[in-house]
Amino acid sequence: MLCFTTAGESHGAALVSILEGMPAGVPLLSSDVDAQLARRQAGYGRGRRMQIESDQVELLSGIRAGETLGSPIAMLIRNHDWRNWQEIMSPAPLDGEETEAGRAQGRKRAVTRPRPGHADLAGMLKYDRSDARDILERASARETAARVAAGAVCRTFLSQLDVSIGSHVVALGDVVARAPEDFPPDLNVVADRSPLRTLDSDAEARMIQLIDEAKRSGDTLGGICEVVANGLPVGLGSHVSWDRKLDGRLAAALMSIPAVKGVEIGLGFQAARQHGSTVHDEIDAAEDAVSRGRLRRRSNNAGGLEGGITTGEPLVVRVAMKPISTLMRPLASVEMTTRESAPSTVERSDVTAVPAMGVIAEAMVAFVLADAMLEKFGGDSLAELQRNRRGYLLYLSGRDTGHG
Ligand code: EPS
Repeated sequence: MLCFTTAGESHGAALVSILEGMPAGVPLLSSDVDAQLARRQAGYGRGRRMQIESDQVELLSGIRAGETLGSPIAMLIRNHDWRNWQEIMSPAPLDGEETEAGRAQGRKRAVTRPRPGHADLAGMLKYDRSDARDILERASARETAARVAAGAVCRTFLSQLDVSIGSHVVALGDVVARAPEDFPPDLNVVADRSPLRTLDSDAEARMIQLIDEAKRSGDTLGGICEVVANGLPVGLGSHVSWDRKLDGRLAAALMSIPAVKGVEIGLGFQAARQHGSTVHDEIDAAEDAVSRGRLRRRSNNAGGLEGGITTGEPLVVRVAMKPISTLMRPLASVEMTTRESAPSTVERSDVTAVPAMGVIAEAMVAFVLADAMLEKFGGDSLAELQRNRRGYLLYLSGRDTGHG
């Protein structure tokens, strides 16, 4: 239904994002995308690169007069840092590079001592590259700006179908945020006010302290974000085949975010440690809960998914990120030109990017949910899709028997 691809190196000229399959008539302004790009750039613990960049999208195609056309949407985000890297990243051969000997000399800023944890080493071996820059430029999480651009379009589309998506940081290193009694109605309004994007101000102070300590000792940190999507109807995704199950599709999309090592839905791993009687969400009739089939759950341990299908309860997904693999106090590695032990290369980087990861996870969830909406309701235009959705809600309301 919906697909997107990205292109671009971290210190190349620009990032490109192409989203195909969006119906016509979705209202979209570049400021909608820019707002999400700005959220991704924020967060305590980021490095100097985020001071150089102020990501802004150029809408190249697929949108006219503030509405999507149904054609591929191409978006460009220029890298401001490109001006400092033009020679190093030049697509054309530099003087002397035409010869084997010239190439063997390498370019400035060549990376030959791969960083444990990054794609450097596996990529060098797989792609037969002597300079890990040929790998790391694309493996860099800079690419996620292009994902957030595609996700911003999906988010705008979803908002037309009454779906909203937010996230917050639930753990940074070993500091765990307390879960709020009640979620704020607009999660991001509250989370975005915190430099850690957390709802627990006590934990926030300890997280800041932990990041400052890690920075002083040349170390890095990971953490966990929780993404919540509200307003989904029962019935997105399917139980019938492995690749149509929405939980699997969400997990795959989220696991593809750089440095993400785990995804939990609802209770997640905790469910495996409890009895069934404390895990499964009991059911009550609720005439007013139309988008849930006039039924309601007493709890939402399933995180809004059963059998790979949305239940109509909020979707709750947690995403775990390992610590950034570029350490200012480098780990042991090998100088690949001599095969001798050497400390790994030190590149400018972040102490942590967990707050940004939440924004990226929102974008990936928005993409998967937009795809599932298109699959369920079809339509070449937003209006057609909304008509189909209204028909489904009418059926769920019990007023439409479905027999003409
Ligand atoms: C990032 C840009 C990068 C890093 C970070 C994410 O910029 P630079 O490499 O120029 O400092 O800040 O990348 C990584 C953490 C990584 O491991 O590659 C961004 O735009 O998010």
